[in-house]
Parts: sequence; structure tokens; C-alpha cells
Amino acid sequence: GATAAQAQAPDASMIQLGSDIPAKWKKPEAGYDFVRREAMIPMRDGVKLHTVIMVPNQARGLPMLLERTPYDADNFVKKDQLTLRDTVGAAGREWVDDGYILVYQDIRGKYGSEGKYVMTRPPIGPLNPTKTDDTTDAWDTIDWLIKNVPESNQRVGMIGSSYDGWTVTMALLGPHPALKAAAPESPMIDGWMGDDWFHYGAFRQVNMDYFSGQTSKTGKGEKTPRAGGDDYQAFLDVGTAGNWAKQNGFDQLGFWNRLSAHPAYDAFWQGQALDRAVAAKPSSVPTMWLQGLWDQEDIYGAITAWEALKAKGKAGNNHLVLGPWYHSQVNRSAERLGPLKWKGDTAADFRRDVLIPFFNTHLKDRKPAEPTPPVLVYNGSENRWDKFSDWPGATSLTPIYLQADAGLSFQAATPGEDSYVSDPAKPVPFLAPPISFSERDRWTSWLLQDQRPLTTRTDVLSYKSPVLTSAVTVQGSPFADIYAKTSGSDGDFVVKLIDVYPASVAEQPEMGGYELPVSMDIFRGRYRQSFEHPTAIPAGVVQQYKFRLPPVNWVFKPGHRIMVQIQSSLFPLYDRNPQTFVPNIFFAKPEDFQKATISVQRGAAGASAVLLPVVPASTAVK
Ligand code: PG9
Repeated sequence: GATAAQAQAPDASMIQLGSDIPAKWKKPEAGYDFVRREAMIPMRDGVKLHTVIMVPNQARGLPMLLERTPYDADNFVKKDQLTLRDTVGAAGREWVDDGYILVYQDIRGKYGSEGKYVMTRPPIGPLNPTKTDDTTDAWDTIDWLIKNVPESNQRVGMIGSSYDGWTVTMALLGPHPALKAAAPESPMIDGWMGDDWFHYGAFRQVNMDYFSGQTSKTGKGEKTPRAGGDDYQAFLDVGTAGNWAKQNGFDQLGFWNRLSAHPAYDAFWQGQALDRAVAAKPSSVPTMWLQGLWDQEDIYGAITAWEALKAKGKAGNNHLVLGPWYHSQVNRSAERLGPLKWKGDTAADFRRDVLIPFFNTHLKDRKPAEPTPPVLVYNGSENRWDKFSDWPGATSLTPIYLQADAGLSFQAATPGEDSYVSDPAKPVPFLAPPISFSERDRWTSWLLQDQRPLTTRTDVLSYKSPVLTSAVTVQGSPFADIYAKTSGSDGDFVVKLIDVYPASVAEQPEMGGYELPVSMDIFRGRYRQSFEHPTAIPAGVVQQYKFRLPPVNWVFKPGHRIMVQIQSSLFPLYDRNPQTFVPNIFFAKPEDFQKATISVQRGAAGASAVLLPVVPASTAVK
């Protein structure tokens, strides 16, 4: 046999003295039905933004759909697929089928783009003394695209949800003439009033992970660590969001430092509220403002921006769509939400029948089969889209009053009060603990949680109407109008409008007795007189807490009851109010957190109610 000594000596084809990795790998382009281009697009100040441009083979005269994102443009397109429709997500596929060039861009300072990152960078002005913002960056990008993508028809549409809806809105403040249509989807418009950071001044602790994930690195940062999976306990143990920040090194994070130094609605927040900005510079770009009716992140912005533009006489080019969706679900499948099942896929149907035809009208001169309605709102109780010529559908608000013995009715109430003790050591959970913010299914459906488990808590007031004998149709934004006194000097009010299902529901037995929230929000009491200048609540003196709730298009059906719930915490989603007035709740001390007795007033001078946008059955839009 062969011995080792007789083995063939290695020749040159066996020995690698250099590197097995080529100096520059060139990926073969054959086999793909598209070309992926990457460009570093120069902005007016020389900063270059990383942009991925997906062009179908043989494209000629196609419009471009631009999404500007802080979430990694590369991530929007798969790298291992041969066809463009498989490269983009489900929502992108329909645009591919329709013939669009898709463009994704990293905004300044994130992922592949140069420059400095500023969280939702305020428009050029007092809060941004530079020469660029996301209005100029969008302008410069569009200008480059129409000159450098020869396959295009020199028309651009902009789309994107949440932060990417914010970038669409920013582009509208000084739009390039080639921007022909826009869809801000669940855009972040006002982070203090009712979008991501706060709701009426109550801070959303779910953002603690977002701050570190988004602003500790140019790429993807990390969540904040915790011991175990229960955020109810973890946030209770740490005491305040300020302590959480301190433990996690947030003093290094510029945006956290600015946000936590500005807990009130001062010039910092007013100067970046985009509903004010769009009203100051109303655009003529055809725009479709979208949000979810149970949008757990940005339920405030789209409708508010649309209203601001309408007030400026711009209803003609601005449309409003409220879908039966959680945050950004418009770009996913939407056959159901929480316990509710829709007819078909409400997101795919909407994209196919309304959204893409709207863009096609302005980017391809293609007439839609039906004119785009001014306002389109899903009616989740009757399972259909309702078209409105204007919004709200209701012309007035009808109070439904809190009554004695946990009642609720349209009649004036006899005077009285109901009290509960709100204990910061035992805040009311927004979801039953153990609860982790990262449980996606629970997070996306928490606004539709059955409220029955709360009815037994002694710090939650529940008022129920008698069983309805005729339908009550509501189309618009309800208002909470609560009169209460407290033994503390600050406090939060959570008000929920709930549809109580009949004890048995034949077609969906699990809905028997379900207490379904159709609209709710939280309000920080110190802001009852001024969002900008908080004031201590005088102990034992009745105060009014009036605030708008998210919009509804709902029918409380015969056999159901209407319910209103009131409580003083929604934890750990919202930070705890110490119930003692302190300058800045982020930095409250343990001794500031005190029990308070809250007495909600009924009747006479303190006629607590929810003001409902009731539409007479005969005139309700159907
Ligand atoms: N709701 C997210 C967000 C937007 C803007 C600022 C902070 C967070 C988002 O989904 O992008």
C-alpha cells in the first residue's frame, strides 16, 4: 500500500498564500428580475444619505415610492430572493405588482447614512438652528432621484408608518414639486399630547427600551436589561422612569436628557408639534392621513394633522382613513384584532382598493374606479368601511352621565360622589401581570383587552347603562368630562368608553359578557388648567378634567350596555403619578408617592360624563 512518504507533494493549486476572501466580491446579476442600486445621495450640506433603490428590469416611466426611515433601509429588502416581489414585505409586494420603483433611505445619522442623528429632528427654527432638517433632506433626495433614476417618470410618492410617517409629514412642510402624493401612516405628530412619548403629560415607560435601542448607537442599540420578565414588578421596584434611566446610563443620551428636562408642554414640545407645523405651512400635495382605531403607539397624530389642515381650508387635498388596526397594521394582514374578526383582510383590501389607486391617480394619471372618499372609517361593530364627506359624523356631543349605584344614562344625575383610594404602591395594571413590554401580541391588542378583571378592583369605578333597547351610534371623538376632588395635590385620570356585550353571544361565544374598550386615554391632573404651566391640585376642591378621547365609529347595539370606567393609573405603560405635586415626576422621591382618595362627582355642579358624538339613527352614515 501507499505510504505517507509516497503521497503526492502539494502543487500550486493546493496552496493559498493570500486570502480566501476576494478583495471585492462582485455578485452576479443574472437571474434577478430587478436591479438593486445603492447610492449615497448628497444633501445640501454635503452629508450623504444611504439609499437603496429597487428597480424592476425593463422599467420605463415608473413612479418612485420613497420611504425615509431610522430603522435600517437595508432591512426593508431581503437579499436572498430573485424576484422583487419576494424581496419586499407583503405590503411592498402590491406596489411591485403595480409597477413602482421602491426607494428606502436611512435618515441622517442612522445605519448607513452620514451625519448626526437627532430624534425626530425638529424643523429648522429655534429648536434646530442648522440649515437642514427632514424637510430639506427629503427635498434633496427627491431632487436627486428624479435626475438620477432614468427608469422613473420623475414623480415621487412618499409613504411610511410611525417614525416613517413622521418623515413623510416633514417632507410636506416644504415639498419638492416632484412629490405628487403622500401617505403618513400612524405618523408621530405630537409626542407629548398623544403619540409615543406621553399622553396628556403621562409618560409612556414602554419607551425606555426605545431610547437605548434607538439612540445609544448609529445602528441598532440594545433594550434595557431587567431581572426577569415582569415589567410590572420591575418598574414598580425602580420607582421612577428617572431611576430607570439613571441605572441604564441614559445621562449619555441627548434625547432622554431633553425629554426628561421638559415634562410639561413647553416651547420644546410646541416647537416640534407637527400639527402646528403643517397648519403653518399647509401643502397642496394630495395626502392620505392614516391611523388605527386601536393604535397602541400613535393614535393621536394623523387625525389631528388632518384636522389642522382642514381648518386651514385644505380639506380638498387631504384625506383621512381610520382603520380597524393596531399600530402599523395597515402594512400587514388585518383579518382580526384582539377578539374582533373582520370580513376579509381589511388592510390588504384597503391597500388594493384605496391606497394604491390614490397613488396611481397622482403618480400615473390613472383614474381610480371610485373617487377617493374624503374620509374613510371602519365601523368595527357592523364590520364595514363607512365613507364620510366630512368628520366627525356627529354634529354635536351628547353627555352620558355617571349615575348613582354605578349607573350610566343620558339623563341628568342626582348629586353625589363615588370615592376610591388610589395607591401608588398598587397601580392598576394595563395588562394583567406578569407583563413584558416585548410580548408583541399582548402589546398590539392591549387596547381591546376585556376589562372585566378590573371591575373587581376597589380603585376602579365602573358605570354601566341599562341594557340598550335601541342602537346608539357614535361617530367622532368622545370627550371625558370628569369632576373630581382628591386628597392629594396631583393625580392621573384614566377614562374608558366600553361596549359591554350581552351575557351570551351565539355567533362568538367567547364574546359573552366581554367588556370591550372602544376608546380610552389618560390625563395627568396637574395639566387640567394649562398644558404648559402645571399647577398643584388644591386638596378637597372639585376640579374639572376634560380631555378628548381617540375617535370612534361604533354602534352600541340593542342588548349591549355602555360602560364608563375611571381609574388613576395604567401601569407600567404609564409612569406612576406620585399624587403629591413635585416639580418633575421623572425625579420624584419615594416619599412623594402617597395614597390619595379620589371622589368623582355626580350631578349638579359636578356632572361627570363622557360626551358622546351620538348620531341619530336616521342620519348615521352607512
Ligand atoms: N411608534 C414608534 C415611534 C415613532 C416615533 C418616535 C418614537 C417611536 C415607531 O413605530 O416608529
